[in-house]
Amino acid sequence: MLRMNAQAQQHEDVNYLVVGLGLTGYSVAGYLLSHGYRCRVQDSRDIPPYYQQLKTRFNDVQITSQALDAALIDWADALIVSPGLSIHLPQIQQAADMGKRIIGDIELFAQAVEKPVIAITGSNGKSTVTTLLGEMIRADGKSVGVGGNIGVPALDLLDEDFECYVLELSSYQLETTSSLSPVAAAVLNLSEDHLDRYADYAENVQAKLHIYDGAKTCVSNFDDEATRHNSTDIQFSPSDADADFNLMEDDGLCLAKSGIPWLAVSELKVSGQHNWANCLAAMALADTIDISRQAIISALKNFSGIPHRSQWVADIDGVEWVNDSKATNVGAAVASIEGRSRPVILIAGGQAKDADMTVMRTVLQQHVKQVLLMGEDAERIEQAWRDVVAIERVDDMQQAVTRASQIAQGGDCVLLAPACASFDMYEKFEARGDDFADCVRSLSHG
Ligand code: UMA
Ligand code: ADP
Repeated sequence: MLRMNAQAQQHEDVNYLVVGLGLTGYSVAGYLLSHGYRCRVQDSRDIPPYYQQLKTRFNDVQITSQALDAALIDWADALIVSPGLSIHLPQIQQAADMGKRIIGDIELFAQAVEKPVIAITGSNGKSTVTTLLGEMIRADGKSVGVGGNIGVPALDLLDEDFECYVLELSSYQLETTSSLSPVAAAVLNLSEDHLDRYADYAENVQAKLHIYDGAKTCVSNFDDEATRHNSTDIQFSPSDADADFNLMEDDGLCLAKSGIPWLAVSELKVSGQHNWANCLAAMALADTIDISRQAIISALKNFSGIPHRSQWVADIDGVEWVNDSKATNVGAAVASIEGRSRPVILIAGGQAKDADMTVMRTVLQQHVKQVLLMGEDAERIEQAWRDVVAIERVDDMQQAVTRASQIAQGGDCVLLAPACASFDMYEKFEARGDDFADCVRSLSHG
């Protein structure tokens, strides 16, 4: 059981309604109930994902698996809304209008945490920078809790007393957070995503920029003006020498701070300009919180990336096969394609989340020989790309991989970088990446 603090004691007077019983809702309900706070749970799904686990731990908990109704809202003083649900839903708006507090799990975490927090957001590269920064801190001999949108709910991290916390935060999580005040915060980059949840792109950007609220040091991307907080920012850039953390020539390209080379990029295990940007961002954040240069360099050298992000799968007859299933939006897919040094056969498609797919036309024209397109939004994507690249429609991953193996020639790269979410065909992006890798491996054994 966690020790109680002044903030936590105030929770005793509050009726909490946990809205959504996915990973986050389960974590929130567990946190509240294990502290003895009043809490009820609601989820619109017939069988909410964590129903059984929560009932097993807390037999008495009241779980409503139907639409959020007026009686529940009446009972509640505060709604803790899962990131998978829009706070613009009419019932949630109605609760807000009635004066109910609308918060998320990160706000509860912020109220409870007593150690420094480093927070990371952006359109792409969040999980990579979050993981790498965690490695840098560990390499310096400090204990660190790493979580948030990356898949470990933030409140679960409080079960252990870490020296600091690194959180990956989505725009959805930031919308319901007001008192995090991180010791360092970064917006890595900004490009279109999740337009199915926002009125427009500007609203999505605004949500992300809230990460800087109360931050001691702000880290932004020199090449992406929209990420900027103010003139005191620490800035990184893989292309501009004026940034605090950048790339410089010193007997080969090096990661550098203020004109001093730290590490040759040839010593990194990750490749591509977007990954160099990620390394520079993690360096900037680690340096800001006084992690030693030696620890930073050691972590950079050892870091081989995370699964499903430009992950090498196989080399078969001179053709390289790469899994970037996590390229779930157009910005990520562009970076992914540009990061390859070979001509690309691209496997793409899925749920486009209302994105403008035409922004990929230039990169397709320059680097891609053939697109194999599948999924729910294939027709709309084909319309956007058809006059700049050869496109063939496929039904599933097996067919995509088989066709790619017939088309690809030695020296090519077959890249899964869908520019779309996977939920039309898979439970999650990891399942899509695993399916791709399995199909490729069966080729090499066939
Ligand atoms: N849902 C319902 N009814 C409900 C509640 C949820 O239908 O009553 C649906 C939602 O519409 C959504 C799905 O359930 O499609 C999942 O929502 P959730 O809130 O239950 O999700 P969690 O399992 O709690 O997972 C969330 C994050 N998911 C989202 O933001 C959609 C996870 O990020 C995160 O790892 C986890 O909390 C822990 O913090 C995933 C993600 O896709 C990886 N994030 C987006 C991204 O990275 O692009 C933002
Ligand atoms: P996120 O957590 O923001 O989704 P990840 O680190 O998981 O980011 O990377 C997801 C995908 O985004 C990668 O597979 C790659 O295609 C792309 N990507 C990674 N870093 C960057 C970057 N700095 N700029 C643009 N795209 C990137």
